[in-house]
Amino acid sequence: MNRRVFLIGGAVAAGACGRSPRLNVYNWSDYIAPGTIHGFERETGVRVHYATYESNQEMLAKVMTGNSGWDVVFPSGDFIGPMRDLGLLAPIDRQMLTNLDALAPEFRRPPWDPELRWCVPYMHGVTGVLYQRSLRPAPRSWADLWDERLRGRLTMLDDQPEVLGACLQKLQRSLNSGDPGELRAARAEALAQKPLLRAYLNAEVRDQAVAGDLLASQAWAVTAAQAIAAAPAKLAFALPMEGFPRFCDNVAILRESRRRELAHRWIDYLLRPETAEAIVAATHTASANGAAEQLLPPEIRENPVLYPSASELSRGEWFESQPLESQKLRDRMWTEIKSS
Ligand code: N2P
Repeated sequence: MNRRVFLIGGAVAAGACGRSPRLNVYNWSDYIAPGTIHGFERETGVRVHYATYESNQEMLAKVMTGNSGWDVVFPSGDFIGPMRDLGLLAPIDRQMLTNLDALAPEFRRPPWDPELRWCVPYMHGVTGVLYQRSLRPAPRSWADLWDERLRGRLTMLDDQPEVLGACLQKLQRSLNSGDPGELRAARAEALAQKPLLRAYLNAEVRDQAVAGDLLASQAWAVTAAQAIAAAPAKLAFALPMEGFPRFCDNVAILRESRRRELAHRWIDYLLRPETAEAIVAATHTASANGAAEQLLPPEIRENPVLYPSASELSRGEWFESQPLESQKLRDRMWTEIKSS
């Protein structure tokens, strides 16, 4: 039996027997500090079962049944609306959150949930190109990732909106396009690039880039910052000329959760500036917590991979939820690309 399934099974069984309260938290990898869980457990007497995922799609596949055993998940902004509409999310009770003021102004009324009724912004970032400094000329655009010299040492993210988004931006189109003709052209780009790819990879990119196995990768800033911290002389990160995605991952409570009060306590604990600061310092992420940002050491606060300048960010484009029809078309195309 896979370890994750085992953990959930155990959590559900323990809940049924009425042992010490526990909270089941399912998060992206590298999104908490080593002491985060322990601090919460010590303070509250609650046991936390914690496991990680590598994409929204992986998380969604698990919680879709409404009977997954998880209480808290971290969907990206473009997944909040669809998950709410599928009845998967429980409303946030703002009265139970004492630390909401810590959010940076930009994340107090995010477009995907302006009243913070369904989620609280957690981490944000950009997607760009992580590459070996030895690669000359250095990649500067998405189009540079269709280059024969990268054959076998190139990766793209294992993520439908990211890959179709990069292909659309390469074609000077919006990464959120739902236009069937534009999407067909994007699919053709992805299919043309596939023979050059080593794999579609997410967090694993970090170790492979540090080891020097990869020349260039489509990567989240978080992953890139961790890789660069491990090999600063070898690796660098570029925000593509054609434009690039911005994302924000949010903490949300599942409707199936029977521990909503505990879940709110967990969220309020994550919102504490000290908790958020410790997480960012340990993981090299960019927090939606403005108060934590003030506490960060300069090498993180001034890291341009995590916190690009306002003028650079103005070239970025937020992911948006897709209408059902284009969502289905995109999913079908992604299946074709992956299986081609
Ligand atoms: C890093 C998590 C990146 C999240 N493991 C991208 N939404």
